[in-house]
Amino acid sequence: MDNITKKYELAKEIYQDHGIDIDEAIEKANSIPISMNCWQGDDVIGFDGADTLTGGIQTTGNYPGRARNADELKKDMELALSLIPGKVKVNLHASYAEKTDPKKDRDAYTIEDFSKWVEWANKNDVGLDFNPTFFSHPKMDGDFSLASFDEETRKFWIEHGKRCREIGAEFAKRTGKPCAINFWMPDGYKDICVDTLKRREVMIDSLDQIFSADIESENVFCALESKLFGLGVESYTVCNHEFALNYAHTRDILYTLDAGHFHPTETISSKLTAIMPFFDKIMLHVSRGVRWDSDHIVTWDDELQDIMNEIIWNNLEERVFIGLDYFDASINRIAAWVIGVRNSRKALLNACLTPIKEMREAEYNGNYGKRLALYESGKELPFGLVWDYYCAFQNKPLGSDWLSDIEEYEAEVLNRRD
Ligand code: RNT
Ligand code: ZN
Repeated sequence: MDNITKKYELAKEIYQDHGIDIDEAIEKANSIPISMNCWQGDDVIGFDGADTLTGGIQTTGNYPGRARNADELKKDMELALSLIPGKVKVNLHASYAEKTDPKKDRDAYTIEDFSKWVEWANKNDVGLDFNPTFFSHPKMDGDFSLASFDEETRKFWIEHGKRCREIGAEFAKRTGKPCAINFWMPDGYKDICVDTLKRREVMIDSLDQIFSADIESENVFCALESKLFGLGVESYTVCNHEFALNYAHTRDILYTLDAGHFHPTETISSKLTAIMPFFDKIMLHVSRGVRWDSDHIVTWDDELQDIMNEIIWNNLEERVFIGLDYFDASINRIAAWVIGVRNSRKALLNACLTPIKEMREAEYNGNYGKRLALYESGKELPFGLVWDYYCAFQNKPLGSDWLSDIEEYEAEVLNRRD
């Protein structure tokens, strides 16, 4: 601990010279919730009947230890949570229902099918976010759900959307924490198609039925996520960026920007403040696109840092729901969680430690050379010392010391799963 305190004192002095109070930065970065996606733990399959993932997304890899039921997933997440500093929420999908009646389908889920999740969340002091699951289900009409031309199918998915709003409202009530409900559906075509407008009109009608239903909504924030394309849905996506942004804006819901859902040279960090003036709140799916995949584990790369910089530098932390969205079955799944969430927290803390006052002053004075010089020299500041101190005082492992806990759990628990 002596060593840590020494590092802290040194860092405090260095940052102070740049007008940065590291205690304030730590407090701020520590209190911003990051929503950890439960679906990393079981390869997005869920526990309500599916045995494969379908609907435009795919998990690759077959590392041993996939959680096969809710109890295993909870245990795995508990270990991950014990290794991650800062305020964390857990993001659930409807497909993680612990059904009270095995015959119940997604159009009939109630809070009772999630009451054990709520209990677990409260025990672990985490808030819950939620997602309707419009994929991996026999009622999908190919890749279509809410934009299906089959009325019975469409009705099923509309009812599912409404049920999820009801469940999210109960999450908020029973955890006492806000619940963001993200709507993403894969609807689209693999190849050249004709009725592109009609599909969108149908989607609008479905979404309107879901969002206009009179459902308790205190502390609940519904969001619509856009996507450029999916696997097997390469040519046309009903709910693309322009569609989702306009829909969300005109219906007064939130818009979700996923970092992997745009053309490869587009970044969500550059879109954030173009959207914020028109929205009270927004949701992010922090992810990492790599070639065709939009869901690699979040690393501490330039885009992650830029996203967090945009949030912090523009004081948007109260208006942005930060959710993570990635899934990788090729490495230990708990390590995947810990790496992604710790990286996100790191980037948040680093954003809080930027000599932004000086940079802003240079910018206002038109001194862009100074602005760039400060930006670059800011990278030399001893961030690692502050991160170590923060982790130590949160009683969390430093560096990659958390790996040993995971290795032990892997040997004792994960390797015993089929
Ligand atoms: C898919 C979307 C969506 C899902 C999760 C599981 O491309 O990003 O958010 O990844 O809901
Ligand atoms: Zn997403």
